[in-house]
Amino acid sequence: MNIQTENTKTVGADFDAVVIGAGFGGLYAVHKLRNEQGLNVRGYDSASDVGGTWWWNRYPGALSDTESYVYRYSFDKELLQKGRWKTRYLTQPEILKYMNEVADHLDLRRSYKFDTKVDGAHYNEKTGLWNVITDSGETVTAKYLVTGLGLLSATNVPKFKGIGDFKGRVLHTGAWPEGVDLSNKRVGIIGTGSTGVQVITATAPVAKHLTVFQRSAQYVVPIGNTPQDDATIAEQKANYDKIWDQVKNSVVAFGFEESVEPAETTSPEERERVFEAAWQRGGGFYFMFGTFCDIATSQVANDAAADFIKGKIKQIVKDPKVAEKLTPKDLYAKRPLCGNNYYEVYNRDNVTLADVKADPIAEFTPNGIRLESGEEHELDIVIFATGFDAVDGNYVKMDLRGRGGVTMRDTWKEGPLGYLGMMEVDFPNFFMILGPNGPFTNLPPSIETQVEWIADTICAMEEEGVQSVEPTVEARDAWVGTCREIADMTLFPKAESWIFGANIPGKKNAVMFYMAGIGNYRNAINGVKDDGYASLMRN
Ligand code: N01
Repeated sequence: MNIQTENTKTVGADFDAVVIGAGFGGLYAVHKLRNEQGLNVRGYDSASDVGGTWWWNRYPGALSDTESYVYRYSFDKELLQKGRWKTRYLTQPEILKYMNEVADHLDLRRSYKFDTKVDGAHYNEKTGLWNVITDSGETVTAKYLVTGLGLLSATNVPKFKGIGDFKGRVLHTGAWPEGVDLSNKRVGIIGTGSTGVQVITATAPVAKHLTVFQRSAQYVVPIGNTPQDDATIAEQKANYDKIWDQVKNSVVAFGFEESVEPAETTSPEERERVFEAAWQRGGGFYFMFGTFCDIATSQVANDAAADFIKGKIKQIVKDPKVAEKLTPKDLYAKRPLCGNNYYEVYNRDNVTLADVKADPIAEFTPNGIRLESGEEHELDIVIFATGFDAVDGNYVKMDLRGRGGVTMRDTWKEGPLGYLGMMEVDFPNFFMILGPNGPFTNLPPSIETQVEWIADTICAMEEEGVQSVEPTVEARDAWVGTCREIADMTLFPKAESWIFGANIPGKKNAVMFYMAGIGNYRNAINGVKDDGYASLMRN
């Protein structure tokens, strides 16, 4: 390993770069900037150790729904050779263990202050430095500010009447404490997104009784989490370069070849055969993107996929009234979900489904939750699987101020913007990992792509003696326009989900992703670099 001098190169600054976050993004940024470029870097995380999302989301059943061999860093071949994943998907403890191994291997922890939240960061035009303010009272200065705040980490905790009167425990999946025992408890779960599906299937077998409070019924396909044998793993290791080449040039970066066959022009019998094979294989993104190429863009194809899943719900769920409640009424255009025998859960005697769209939650009572109809569910623990103020949530919560004191909150008051998913106008030397209008994919490959671009940009600045970079308004607006155009070619804007900010009351509906795939995204950002950063203002 090539750890160079720890002395700050930037005259008058405490550090060359501050990196916020110790998840996949932050850790890699510290490695690239400190270990490879010899910059003096300070990292912060409000958690007590590395892991980011996987430090916080310790709820029962938490796992990645990307296959194990592509839910990691592609650069890290040494740990890859030592790695042994037991199943097709990694559980939260396994991912956290991997991230700890990476942090040890690359000696990253010593650059971090943990249990320290960054409250704000202000750009000082006179010094050309960022003043980074933490909740420990410490303020430090740095030339570069790199944020790995997490795409899905600002928890959404809906406000319910009477919640303070509830005598039981209330937990959010995204801030899960150690040592929670759900066995033999009356558990209520609010929310049936990716998280809800995982925590519901894990809780049902252990709880005394589980009540699921479902607002929107969801399309859920099997995950297909099978054990991985040594031969499969050896093959994955041997073909690693080829696998990653495919991933980085694909659309969703999940490790499978996206289909090029349109469902629209495929016979109903053949569609049925392909959907059934995908159902048996497992995987949410595979079902949406690996079966046919037009499920996310053609209403006909979308209806075909939706009808197939609706048919499965009818077959699996024994009580027709419950099956009806579980059947989605909207199109199949949210982030695709998969689970471990999800619909089967509702055949269990100890599980009740409350349809809170038809009969909304009126209030929490001392003993549980009362619906508007008066029906009361007695509970010991209520789990909020209610998701996140996604993408821009953490940025607008933080006191971020760029040139002339302009705040990010103001810049994004009509919805988040962002250039290449990484930069913003009036925020010089400010680099977001998974900022707004970045790619919609399996996240580690996109994170890696962005961190490498950020590190290359910083490296070029240091070599050329550039003091500051930021995008022009024209470049930023053109990028946001491109993202809107691409999104409008898909069906995703027609479904209400966090992808367009629809899950947070009062949040403006805005485009938040570049939906043309990681391959096209990489070409676009590498084009900016190859063009000598012509779309950036450089001083
Ligand atoms: O959050 P969500 P999530 N009353 O917003 C409901 C990633 N992830 O944490 O649909 C009642 O999807 C809400 O209802 P509705 C992944 O990218 C990945 O589950 O808005 N219900 C919905 O059912 C995922 O997409 C993995 O009507 C309320 C649920 O809460 C993203 O994180 C695992 C409510 C929220 O679903 C977010 O998933 C887990 C209210 N007031 C998560 N407010 C992997 O596998 C909200 N809801 C890697």
